[in-house]
Amino acid sequence: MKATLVLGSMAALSTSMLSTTAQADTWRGWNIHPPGYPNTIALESFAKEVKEATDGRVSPKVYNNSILGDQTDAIEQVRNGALDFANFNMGPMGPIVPATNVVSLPFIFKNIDHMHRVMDGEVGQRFAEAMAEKNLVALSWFDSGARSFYNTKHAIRTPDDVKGLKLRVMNNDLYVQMADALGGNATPMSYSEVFQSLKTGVIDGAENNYPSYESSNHFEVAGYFSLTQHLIIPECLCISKRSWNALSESDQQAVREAAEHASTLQREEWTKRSEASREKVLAAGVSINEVDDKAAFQDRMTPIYERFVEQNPALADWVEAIQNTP
Ligand code: BDP
Repeated sequence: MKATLVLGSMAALSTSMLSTTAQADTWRGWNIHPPGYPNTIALESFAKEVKEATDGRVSPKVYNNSILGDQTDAIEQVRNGALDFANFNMGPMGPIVPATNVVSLPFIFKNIDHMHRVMDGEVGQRFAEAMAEKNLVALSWFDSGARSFYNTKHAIRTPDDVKGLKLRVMNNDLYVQMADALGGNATPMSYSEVFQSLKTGVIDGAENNYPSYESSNHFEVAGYFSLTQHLIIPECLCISKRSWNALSESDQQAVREAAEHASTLQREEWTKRSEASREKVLAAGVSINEVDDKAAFQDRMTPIYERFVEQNPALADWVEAIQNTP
């Protein structure tokens, strides 16, 4: 009698253990940034909230510093379900979801608030739909500030100062066109290779926002940071469609809410970190210069816009929608 009871309860225990194992879905999340970076803080808070709100049915884990591969690979992995979620920059998204290339047109956004208004409105919705067709469920948008050029040689004040510089760009042909239009030589390269390439002179410079320039330590080897602010590229918090479809409707709702909270948190952290990073690189002796005549840089981009609209006629109204967003 006693033995049966024990056996019975052991059976019950192992069934409940089994069912928890079967139900708990451990999500793997890709992150390019180090601990403490605004995006990392937001992803970690997202993971925690999802776990709590789904009573542990979904248990996300964030892998930092791109240890799961570079960004282009990671986008593919989220698409095919090998990874469950990630924070991606919309730059390297362009070759995979062409509609999102609109945000990679230099100077398309007037400023960061304008980018937020666009992404939080109808255009952002259209991007999410285009991404969904490629199995990426974009749940919220992160901030990534404005990107400026930095290099090891001299300050950039006019487009002619870019002439001849070997510049690393993210993986997107529009950035190669952008550097070409300024007379530079662009090399698309993974983020993780940039530091060494700057150090050894394989490249002379790159472009990024303050937090990445600082956290990647590029400021230690490329001491001229010139505020061209030529690209304001939003980022997404994305779930693999496969992982998304495996959720119940109420768990989907919980994940969606957690992603929205993560976006609010990321934007707050972003503002703080941008200022802290600026102060840190200044204290380290970096030379930061304003660019008085941004229009001179912008003018060089006209042929890129013309070619883009010619090659992507269906995206012409997207470009206009952004430009017409107040
Ligand atoms: C950072 C973005 C990251 C990019 C990186 C880069 O947050 O997603 O991969 O720039 O330049 O600002 O590659």
